[in-house]
Amino acid sequence: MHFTKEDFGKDFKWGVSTAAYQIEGAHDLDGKGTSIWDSFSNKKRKITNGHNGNIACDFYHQYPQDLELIKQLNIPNYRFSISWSRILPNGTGEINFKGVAYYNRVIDLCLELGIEPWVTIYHWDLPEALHAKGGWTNREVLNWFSEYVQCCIKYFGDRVKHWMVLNEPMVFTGAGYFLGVHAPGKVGLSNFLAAAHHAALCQAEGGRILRSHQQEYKIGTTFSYSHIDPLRENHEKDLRAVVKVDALLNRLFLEPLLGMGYPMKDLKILQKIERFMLPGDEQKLAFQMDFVGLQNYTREIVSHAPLMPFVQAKIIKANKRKVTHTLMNWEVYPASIYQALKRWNNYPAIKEILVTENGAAFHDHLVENEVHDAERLQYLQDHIEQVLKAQKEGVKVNGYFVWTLMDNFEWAEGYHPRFGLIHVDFDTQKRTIKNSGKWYSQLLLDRKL
Ligand code: GCO
Repeated sequence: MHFTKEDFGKDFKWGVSTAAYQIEGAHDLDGKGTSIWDSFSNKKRKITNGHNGNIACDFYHQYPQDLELIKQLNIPNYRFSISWSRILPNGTGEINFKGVAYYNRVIDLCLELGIEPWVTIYHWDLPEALHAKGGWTNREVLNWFSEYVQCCIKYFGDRVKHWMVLNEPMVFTGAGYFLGVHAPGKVGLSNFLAAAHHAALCQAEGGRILRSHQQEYKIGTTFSYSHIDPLRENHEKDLRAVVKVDALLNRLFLEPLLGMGYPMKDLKILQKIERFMLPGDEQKLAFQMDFVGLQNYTREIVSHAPLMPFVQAKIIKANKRKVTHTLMNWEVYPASIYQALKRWNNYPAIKEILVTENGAAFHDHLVENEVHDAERLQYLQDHIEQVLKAQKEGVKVNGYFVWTLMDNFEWAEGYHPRFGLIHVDFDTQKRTIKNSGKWYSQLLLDRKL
């Protein structure tokens, strides 16, 4: 290993990330309302192999052992999300106190074990009852979301100090409202732009509500980001394709938050978002976060594609390019995280960056209670090294969270891609720490103790 934890400084936040729908299971227990992911994943042919998150890792029941494992791995920070419909079964109105009690047990046990809870308020599982009223495409979502944020503060805000408002708005609006491959399975430009604008408003509004409640909170929100290169270097049309895809995938939600508005100049089709804007919205889109969460896994290569609607560009997947890739068909390209950090550092309005997700899915083999996941270990090591390189060059990056604690429900791909530091046998719920997990725990071992 070419680095130690100390190289990153005392304040650097090391952690691990999960999301409610991917791990909790207990989809209809103790008064929980249905979410769009419950209904989407239980429809035919939406998820690979017909999988769903009804049971997942059964974290709802297994959390005491799982939090113990986090402690055993020396991981000081745990990022997880709250399921909106577990505490507000209809999205608004009536509170489900059993759901509230469950999150209180999780939070209290984290604190007892010396693990700092980092809460993502929205990680994609909108209450179905709100979807029935249009969900993210209905501007009313601003009121529903504000009420939900206030509930999170009311019931958990005395102990939770670190908050992330949204998880990857580009993915849940793009995959969920344009491509239809994620819940709620809607398609089309209008649905997408409406959902995108309302999500961008909520991301800032969520920040304002948290801030007005407590000055001391550390408030952030997270974004997917992939460095983008042209297929043919110095090819003018490919370079133009890069600019457009970058505006869509990397800048659409970040820049309005930073007070820069939507990147319409570089992607003309985005002008249509103005149809959904009311006077004063431009200002409402902006909020000064304490940190922004970078979620990086790969880079993309794009080429000019005149027949592709809206962007005239296409992404060339890793297997077509015959480069090393993960089970998600994402190129292994550690420099992407460095390039992302360097670029974000140039935005004056970004105060601090935390890597809130990075990780990889590979074929894992459980043999005699061990998983020798050499590729994942190498992946993590190489990416963490790139984070250090950026930090040494002055980038204000101050944290790194692995995606993810344990193998879990990987959305449209079901349980096949395993991203965990811990192996999960989904028939028995048995956990086995992988070699990558052992390596991470060694890295985080406090040598001063
Ligand atoms: C994401 C999600 C995770 C995914 C991970 C791997 O933000 O996309 O937070 O839920 O599982 O990114 O695809």
